[in-house]
Amino acid sequence: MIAGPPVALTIAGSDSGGGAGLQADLRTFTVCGVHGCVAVTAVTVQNSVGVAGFVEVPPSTVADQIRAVATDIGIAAAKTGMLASAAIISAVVEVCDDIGIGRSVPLVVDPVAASMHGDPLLANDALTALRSELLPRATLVTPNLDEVRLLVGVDVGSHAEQHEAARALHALGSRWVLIKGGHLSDGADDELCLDLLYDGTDFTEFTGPRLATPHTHGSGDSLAAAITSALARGAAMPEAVGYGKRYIKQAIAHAYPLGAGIGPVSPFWRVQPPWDSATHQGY
Ligand code: PXL
Repeated sequence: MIAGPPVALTIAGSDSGGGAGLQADLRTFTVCGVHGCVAVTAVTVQNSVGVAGFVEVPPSTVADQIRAVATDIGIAAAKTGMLASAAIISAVVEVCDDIGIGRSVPLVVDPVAASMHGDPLLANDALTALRSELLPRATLVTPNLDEVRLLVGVDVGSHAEQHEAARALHALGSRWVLIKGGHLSDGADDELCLDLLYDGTDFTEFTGPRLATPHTHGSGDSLAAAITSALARGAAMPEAVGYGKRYIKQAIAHAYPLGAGIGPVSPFWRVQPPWDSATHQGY
């Protein structure tokens, strides 16, 4: 019998457009060599131009999915994406404590609050639960600058403030924090994108060129999922983040248009490229 691949679990919402959410996570897990399991938290109704609405999965059903997977299949690493409500966060925290997610099993928390179009994906009163219940269990938290503002109230406008925000966020209890610089510009470094990893002692900077594409839907999810994949395969945190950064750089470089709005980042560069109808070849 062939030994199976490592297993990762995503606790996330469904994106009907297939660009972000659990669909992005599962695609990323697959091309990063990991079997993906899912606990669905919410079903969004969305396409490339925005989120029209969503329904939440009952918190007990979210917890039951996690327990079903953990007790039979076993999980080497887990990640959270859209969690929708305080009740879902509390249910996730309770079952994670029961089965060791966040202790023996690394837990990557992508603190998703809104879509790229600004549509809310997390209830306002759920921020407190995210901050006080989930972050103390996180192995890594991966906010963008908007999420940093929501979580610690720091409006990051410079690399010095990015360091300050990393310290404030680390104080909320996550073992590691990764502050994604995204659109941060700081004079001479304008063309560079700087993500800052901090473990309470050391800062590690991950820099890369800013890639010019409007199609970045699912980029945060895919980065966190690639990091989770590397952790599931046994990498230490700085190596896992380096792996994730290399993955997402290519995924953004190969992002494609879809619908009238924001297209998704692409996992295809790691596998068979899509069919090119102009040349009748894979490109
Ligand atoms: O990219 C964040 C995200 C996560 N999860 C779901 C989403 C989105 C963004 O739209 O729809 C379900």
